[in-house]
Amino acid sequence: MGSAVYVSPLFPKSEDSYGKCLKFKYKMVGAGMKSLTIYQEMPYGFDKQPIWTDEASGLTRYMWHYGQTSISTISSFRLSIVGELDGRPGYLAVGVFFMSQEYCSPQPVTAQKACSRNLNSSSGFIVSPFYPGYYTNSLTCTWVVTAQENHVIRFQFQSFSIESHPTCANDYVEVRDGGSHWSRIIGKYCGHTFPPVIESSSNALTIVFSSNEANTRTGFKAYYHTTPGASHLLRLIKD
Ligand SMILES: [Ca+2]
Repeated sequence: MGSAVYVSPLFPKSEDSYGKCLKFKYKMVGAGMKSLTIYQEMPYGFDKQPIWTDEASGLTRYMWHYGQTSISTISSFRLSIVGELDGRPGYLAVGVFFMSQEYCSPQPVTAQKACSRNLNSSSGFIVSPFYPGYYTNSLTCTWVVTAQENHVIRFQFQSFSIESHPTCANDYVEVRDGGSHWSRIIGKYCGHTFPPVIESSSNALTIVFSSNEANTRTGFKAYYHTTPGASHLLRLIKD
């Protein structure tokens, strides 16, 4: 594993909500599995957020690929670039960084899956991409929170601003009671009204964030923690 850090020299304290588009070239060479991920660190006490990722396996040509991703510039930030090889010979290279004053869609399109994560810690934050900057268009992110057995997950929004729509047909946060896209839907939320506190009935909760092709807001920040659930108590009694 190797990494590099890029500290924003041009935008030490930009106060607008506008994003920048980071454009670069990269190479992924070698026979094994290779991945390259760009993380953005924000000074808000969150984990660093993966904002772009690509992976490749098998022999690849020695040619440069083009990559781009939006980055939030609401305050100072730091980017780290982490490359991983599976042990077989190969190398990763990143070059030609360039920033332009705009939001941009991820390239390649699969790079947006960087926002999806499986979370196994007993508590943590989930934030929409680029929070507290504006999220970008055409995103789909899925977070699956898994607690230890007989625990449930409590999930609470602490900040919430999603493009409004009467049926949340444009942008939305969807919460499902279980570990998959097919689990029972607890709620689909948009607008500026805080959704209620949510508690899962089992040890998994799925959160999906989706944005359409126009109009963005600052998105959401949510806190979750796991706690011994009712099923645990019932089992104690039964036993
Ligand atoms: Ca939208």
